Amino acid sequence: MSIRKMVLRAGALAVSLLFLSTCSFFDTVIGFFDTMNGVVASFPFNGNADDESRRGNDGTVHGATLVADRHGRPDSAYSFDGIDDYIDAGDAEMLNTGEALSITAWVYVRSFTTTWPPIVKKNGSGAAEYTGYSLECNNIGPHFGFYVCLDGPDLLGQSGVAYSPGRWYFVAGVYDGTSCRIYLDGELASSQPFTGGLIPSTNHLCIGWDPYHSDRYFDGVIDDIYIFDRALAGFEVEALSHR
Ligand SMILES: [Ca+2]
Ligand SMILES: [Ca+2]
Repeated sequence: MSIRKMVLRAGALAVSLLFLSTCSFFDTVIGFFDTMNGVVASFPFNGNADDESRRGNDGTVHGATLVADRHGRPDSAYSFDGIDDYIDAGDAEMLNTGEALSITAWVYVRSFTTTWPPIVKKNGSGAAEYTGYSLECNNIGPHFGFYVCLDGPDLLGQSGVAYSPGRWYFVAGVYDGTSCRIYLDGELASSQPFTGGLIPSTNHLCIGWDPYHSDRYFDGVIDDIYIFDRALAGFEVEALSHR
């Protein structure tokens, strides 16, 4: 083969590879925006606790400090001391998601300073504990737990999975009106049958603190929280776990 033909073939191959990698890049980007359908709050913690879904649920930081995330990027996750640190994202009607809910988060548990440390919690209304929802890293087990308070016969839907402190996990809780599911690192870990709509909570959406049991705090690092008013499909949870 002549030098000229070899150069032309190499050039064609390079263009094909560039085209394919561009396609897969755009597929990834489009897939991500499809997945973001129904997001009501997102906290990527890019140097602050703003709600980057632009729904206005910006977090107010109480003591939590910006640290490096799981990729080593500085100021891209929040560390909580387990004593009195938390982030308050306020209350808004959209955060009471009605018939379905998904919460996803990256979580690094350092230790337990209280029982039932919350990751994300919007729970309780005055004297009524069983309203709203939560994603928690229960110290019993220990296990991650996802809880939804329901207006059906079940009252409380829950699903849990065991884990060990001292490493990052991608945790997702999904409720679709018929089952309560929890995923660990993108894989379905537990699915329990429950029915009913979510009972609204008037308490604030809090990260790292339980607004109902006010002595419960989280000790560790939390990052990239997304809350949806729909049930994510398993492939969407799996896709988010690779980010
Ligand atoms: Ca982040
Ligand atoms: Ca503190």
